[in-house]
Amino acid sequence: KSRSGVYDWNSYHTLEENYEWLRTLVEQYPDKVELIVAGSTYEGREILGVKVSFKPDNKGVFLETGIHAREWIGPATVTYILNQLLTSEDPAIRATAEKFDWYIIPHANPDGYAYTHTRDRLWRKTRSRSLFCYGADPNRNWDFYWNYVGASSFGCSETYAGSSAFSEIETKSLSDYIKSLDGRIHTYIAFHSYSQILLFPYGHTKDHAPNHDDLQQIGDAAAAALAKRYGTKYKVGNIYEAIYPASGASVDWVYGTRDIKVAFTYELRPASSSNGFVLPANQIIPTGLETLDSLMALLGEAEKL
Ligand code: ING
Ligand code: ZN
Repeated sequence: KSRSGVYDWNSYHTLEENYEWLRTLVEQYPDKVELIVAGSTYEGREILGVKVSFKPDNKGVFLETGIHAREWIGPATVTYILNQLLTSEDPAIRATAEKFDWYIIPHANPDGYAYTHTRDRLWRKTRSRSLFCYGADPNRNWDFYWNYVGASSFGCSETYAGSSAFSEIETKSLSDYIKSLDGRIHTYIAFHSYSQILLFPYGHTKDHAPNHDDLQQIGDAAAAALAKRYGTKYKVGNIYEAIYPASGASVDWVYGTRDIKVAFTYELRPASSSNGFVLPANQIIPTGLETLDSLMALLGEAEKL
């Protein structure tokens, strides 16, 4: 909340503030917004999200963020986009907003996010207990080439894959929720930071995914749309080659096991920095605007598939 007590995008918010805002949306738009509870966390918090739908039988778009606790620009950007889907008067945004069913999870790792507000701003993982340390990397814990590459078996590592695939209640319950939507999700997008890269499967191999060329073309269109507003430059490519080999991520699991053929991960601002996870709050709105531009272009291209 801002000093005037109204929810805004001029500062970063706590988990409670964001959850309270989601609940007010359901009250404000009862026929368009419903709450999603995609399970609960190790420490007993809810994984809360919303489904936004303007009419029945739309194709589904899934937006996931906050899986890494310290990447605060993710939840801020996705709540910004959610607000625009509901309130924008731009005809192009309105048309796209109303053409899809939106499944939005702003905090895939609520315990971690709460911990970054109270104890350690740079915490990445969940808060479950392993032998010597806390937390597994929830973006290495999904059951597709689990712990195969770019992940660690050491509980104290930042990329600890967990004791088994879906060992974390957060990824287990979110994946069960996604499974319950089988056949309804056309496009899945995860938001991380930072590096300004738009990534698509696979992360476990440099071999190209079946529709690699389509995904590259969609990604290029999305990056071009993003650059238009402020000149922000994104690189586009498959995870393995464009950032680093890494397996067990959510986007590879939805692509590899749920037959979702359009799956992307945004690595949001900044491009580089010594403290890139701590993006100044005055960049939330610019990041929201350019990312919304990009998402509109991405969906426009993905629809043609
Ligand atoms: N980057 C992502 C990570 O989980 C990534 C990169 C994206 C890997 C998609 C695999 C799949 O390491 C950050 N900053 O978290
Ligand atoms: Zn991340």
